Amino acid sequence: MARGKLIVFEGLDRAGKTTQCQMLVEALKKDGEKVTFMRFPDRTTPIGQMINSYLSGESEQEDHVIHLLFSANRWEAVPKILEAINSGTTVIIDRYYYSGIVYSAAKQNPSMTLEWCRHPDVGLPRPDIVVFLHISPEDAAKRGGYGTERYEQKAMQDRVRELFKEVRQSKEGGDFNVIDAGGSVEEVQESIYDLAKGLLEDESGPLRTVGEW
Ligand code: FDM
Repeated sequence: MARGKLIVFEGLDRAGKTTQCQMLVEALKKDGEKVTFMRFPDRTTPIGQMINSYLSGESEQEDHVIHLLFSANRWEAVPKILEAINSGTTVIIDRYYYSGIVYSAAKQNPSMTLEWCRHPDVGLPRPDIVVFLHISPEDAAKRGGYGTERYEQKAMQDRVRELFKEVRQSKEGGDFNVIDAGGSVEEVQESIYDLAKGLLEDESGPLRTVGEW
């Protein structure tokens, strides 16, 4: 039996990640593919509840601590991810460690470089592809203001945009497929669907792990 694939969605707020992820899950299921959906942060676990409380502003956490909680929230899901993939189910994830490193590094805490931030995630399952939904600041603005959660402010989003660029230029940058998210929901969906179908038809070697930069 062929293993399942690991597909991650990333991008800035307002790019339409969640909508597109869910549409892809539905489309692939319709085709009879075995697919499961996950998202990070997974706010349902005890660690996820601490993250939720931090993001909503109900509690405070030291910068390094919250960073490590986000990473721990991924590590606690690894057995589930591997089990699905090994049983032939494709896993589609809304945000992964790329968000983990860019949002933390965007805080500009002097000791939290991209490299430092990335370290706790080394060893995680490495996605077969990352679907990066690219949205211009102008198009993002047209989609309305940001929400009320921590990090949903312009200055932070601008830094996140720059840091995502750095990640896309890194050693694992080749995993990224940049999709223009400025089009209609249907147009964007079509490009993503084609990309995913191509991947599912591909023979792939064993699942890789996230390596050191
Ligand atoms: N976020 C998300 C992080 O700061 N670190 C992480 O590891 C992850 C996965 O949490 F602002 C940020 C990104 C976003 C916020 O994400 C919540 P959702 O997708 O809006 O739930």
